[in-house]
Amino acid sequence: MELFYHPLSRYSQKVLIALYEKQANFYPRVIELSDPLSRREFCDFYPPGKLPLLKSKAGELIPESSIIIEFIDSEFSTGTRLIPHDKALALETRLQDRLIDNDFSNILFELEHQKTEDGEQNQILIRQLEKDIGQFLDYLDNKLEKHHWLCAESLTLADCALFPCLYCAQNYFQLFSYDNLNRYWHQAQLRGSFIQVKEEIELAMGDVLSGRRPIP
Ligand SMILES: N[C@@H](CCC(=O)N[C@@H](CS)C(=O)NCC(=O)O)C(=O)O
Repeated sequence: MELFYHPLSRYSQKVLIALYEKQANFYPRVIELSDPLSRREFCDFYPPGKLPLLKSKAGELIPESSIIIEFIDSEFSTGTRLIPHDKALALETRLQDRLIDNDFSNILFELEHQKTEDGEQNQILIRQLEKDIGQFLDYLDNKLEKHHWLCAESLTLADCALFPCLYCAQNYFQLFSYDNLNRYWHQAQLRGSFIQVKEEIELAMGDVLSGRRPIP
């Protein structure tokens, strides 16, 4: 199996956490989308040019972080079960995963984009995005009162989606002011799979800051 990804891409981080949870072996293929040559090569191979992308042992190309995780969870019986066996719990896990991608991760992208915009920032839009994310953080805090992890007592696909978002959100929001979310975030940072991903992020960030790697 080969994973085409970038350590600073949030959807790639989501898949990396899942692969480490499953203890699945894979060849890492880091793609620098901000480097025109590397982007062109990757787009020749996979025209949509989106990361992450998994190439299975059989040679199938599997895009979309949630679908990649569904695939590896069914392919590997090792490690953590990421989509629970219980039907109702599996549905709840998939729902939370969708909500995190659509109502948290994608809004965060927009906020990061606005905050790093050169010239005049759109303050009204920034306030609106902060309000939307604030509401989602309240929702998560409420939900985390019930379980150890987001959907259950063991880690699922939804947690793989959530950790990278919280890693980014901590730069803009006071996560420690939410009781349950704060407990969860501490717990996440002690999880081996996430420690590994964080190391990769910090190494890549160091390369960006020192100019050894282009800004993604
Ligand atoms: N829904 C997709 C989102 C993938 C995505 O947007 N990836 C970004 C990086 S985080 C990307 O490849 N962007 C490159 C581009 O759009 O040119 C998933 O879950 O994998």
